[in-house]
Amino acid sequence: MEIVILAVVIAVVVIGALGGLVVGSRRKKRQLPQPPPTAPDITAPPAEPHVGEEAETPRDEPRRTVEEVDLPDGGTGPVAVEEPPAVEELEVPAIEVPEPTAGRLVRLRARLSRSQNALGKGLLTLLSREHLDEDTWEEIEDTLLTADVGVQPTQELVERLRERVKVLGTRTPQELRGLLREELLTLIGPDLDRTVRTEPEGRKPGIVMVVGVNGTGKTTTTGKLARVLVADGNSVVLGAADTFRAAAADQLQTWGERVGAHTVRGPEGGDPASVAFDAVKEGKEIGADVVLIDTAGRLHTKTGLMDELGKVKRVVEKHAPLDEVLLVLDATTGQNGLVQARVFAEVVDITGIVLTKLDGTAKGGIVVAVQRELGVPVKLVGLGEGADDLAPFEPEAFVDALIGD
Ligand SMILES: Nc1nc2c(ncn2[C@@H]2O[C@H](COP(=O)(O)OP(=O)(O)O)[C@@H](O)[C@H]2O)c(=O)[nH]1
Ligand SMILES: [Mg+2]
Repeated sequence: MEIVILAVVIAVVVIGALGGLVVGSRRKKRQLPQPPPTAPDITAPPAEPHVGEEAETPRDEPRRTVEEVDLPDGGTGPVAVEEPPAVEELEVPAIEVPEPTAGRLVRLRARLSRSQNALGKGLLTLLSREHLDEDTWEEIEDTLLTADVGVQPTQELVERLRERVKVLGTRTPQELRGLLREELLTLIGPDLDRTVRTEPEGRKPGIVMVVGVNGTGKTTTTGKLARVLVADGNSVVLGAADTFRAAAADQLQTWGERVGAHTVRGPEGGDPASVAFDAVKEGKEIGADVVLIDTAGRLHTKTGLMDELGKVKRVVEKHAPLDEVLLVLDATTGQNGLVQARVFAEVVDITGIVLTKLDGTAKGGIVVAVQRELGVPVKLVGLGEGADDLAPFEPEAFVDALIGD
């Protein structure tokens, strides 16, 4: 009896040991070809961004796979020895490498699908009708107005289309598309200078101030713009001149840290102008290429706005003139956005418009309306909440996205 039990115990031990060996060798085989978990992960482009991202901890730590975490206990060979300690890996702040800016609008064109369906496809369908009677022209007009193109530009466009369709006689879909493309482009202004001016002649740094109503996307845009500039080889200093809430400065700083840009901030409730001043001062001292100043938009009265933004501007200009004042407008707010635009334009000299949230609206026509309203070009468009979802505005790519291929 005892012998039997002993035999069973021995058998169990032997089987267990064999099993361990098998697992062990399998593990080893799996681990050996692993590259050391260092640089490649850190420099890889950021994963596809997600909604609500900037409200959370930045995804700036390299992801550790199961295998990497496994290594120290399982590794017996040189691979395990070479691996840097996990602690060190966490302490080094991972700098992200933003995507190149060229062709971003083309990459993000699918995000314009709402505007495409409402505006581009709608217009093409209407123009393709066999009889272009008054009712149809009225529908075309309504389509444009609904997409926020604005009354005056809509009338101009319809007039041009009527003329050209008459001349055309028979219409192939291809001809119609070409015609619509040309006329929309004319409306948007293919020749306007849309460069964000960050390289003043004969001095450094370029100074950019970002203004707009709360919630339009100023801080997000400032952060995204820092990435664009870094991607293009610039060094950037951020100024958190929205001192109303500490969280606003934190939000900006988080964006900055992801690309290695320092954020100058002041005490909560402190003077926005002095933060802006200090940011430019630091930019000068360290020889930065660009200083981006994020401002507060919580001001509800025009006098309050004038006082605060006017002062920021004046104080910064003790260093040097502002090179660019970007007004951030939320494309989903439509006509309301135009009212805001008017107020800001009275307070500061807007030099460029950033239209955010074009991914969430069918009202892509606002591009036309807001340019008309301010006489200033749309320079950048926001097409999502992700870190690299800010694109230089290219009229041709935009129109192509609207009317499809
Ligand atoms: N869908 C979408 N959301 C955006 C875009 N730009 C900004 N947002 C979101 O708008 C919200 C307000 O942005 P924030 O930068 O804090 O606005 P601020 O108050 O003007 O500084 C945030 O949730 C952003 O993620 C965009 O282009 N598309
Ligand atoms: Mg903000």
